[in-house]
Amino acid sequence: MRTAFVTGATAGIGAATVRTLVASGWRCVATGRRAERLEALVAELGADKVHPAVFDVRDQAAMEAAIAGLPEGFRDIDLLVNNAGLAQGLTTAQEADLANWQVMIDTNVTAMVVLTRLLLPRLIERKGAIIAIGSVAGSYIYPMGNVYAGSKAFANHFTLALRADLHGTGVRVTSIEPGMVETEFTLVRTGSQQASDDLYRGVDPMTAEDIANTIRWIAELPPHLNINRIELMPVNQDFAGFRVARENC
Ligand code: NDP
Ligand code: 8X3
Repeated sequence: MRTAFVTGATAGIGAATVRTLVASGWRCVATGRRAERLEALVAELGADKVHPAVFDVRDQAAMEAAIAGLPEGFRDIDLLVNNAGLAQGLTTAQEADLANWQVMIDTNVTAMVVLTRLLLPRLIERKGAIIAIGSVAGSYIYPMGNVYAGSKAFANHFTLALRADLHGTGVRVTSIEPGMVETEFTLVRTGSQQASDDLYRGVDPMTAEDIANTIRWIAELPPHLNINRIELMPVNQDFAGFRVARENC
């Protein structure tokens, strides 16, 4: 039985990924800060299938302790899903709160880098795989994306850079870059249920299960096959974005 280490498993894409992988025969280390949600996953899927690891990804010591404390059966990591992340504050750069920017950099950039480095020896030993959830925001610029977009450009590129460094190790590396997925992401980003509902209204956005199924498909491909990057959007979203500002008219 293969083992996955899934960050951000208390909600959205991460929770759906744990459910999907377990249904396909995997064990999962499920991580996040909200312990009660991880316990609910364990109750739903079984303690032999899910190990809850409660920590803040911005706390390196807590991350190291969680890895050191993995029980028998969950230590041999075959797949790292770098998923935990967020956008906090939907404002222009000139109005942004620096504290929100720091949270996004610490969570989307620093934590991903640290966790990846800590798990790389195990992943190399197992000829495992790394799948990171970047974003279309890392490739296409939109207003008020600012630091979130920058952090996801980093995520997209760091993941591709890992692929280059891991050349010859047998470790597979994939950057998944989604557009709009209906999760708690937009609630966190806007701070308002109404604003979140407004963003999704009429779009028919992707679901967390759409992304989880993509992760499972990639993870279960034959070992000689690497998907480098994959970009997904709902049909009703596209990447047209050029604007001009006109003076005196
Ligand atoms: P959710 O808000 O539903 O889930 C985010 C997850 O990240 C939660 O499990 C949360 O756990 C975890 N997380 C956030 N901060 C921390 C932290 N400091 N320590 C530990 N865990 C943390 O959002 P999504 O499922 O949509 O987002 C998952 C990933 O997908 C993110 O990286 C996001 O950028 C990316 N993405 C999302 C898109 C979308 O439209 N939804 C589109 C493209 C990419 P907890 O709060 O319990 O700690
Ligand atoms: C967020 C992607 O398209 O919802 O990562 O802004 S989008």
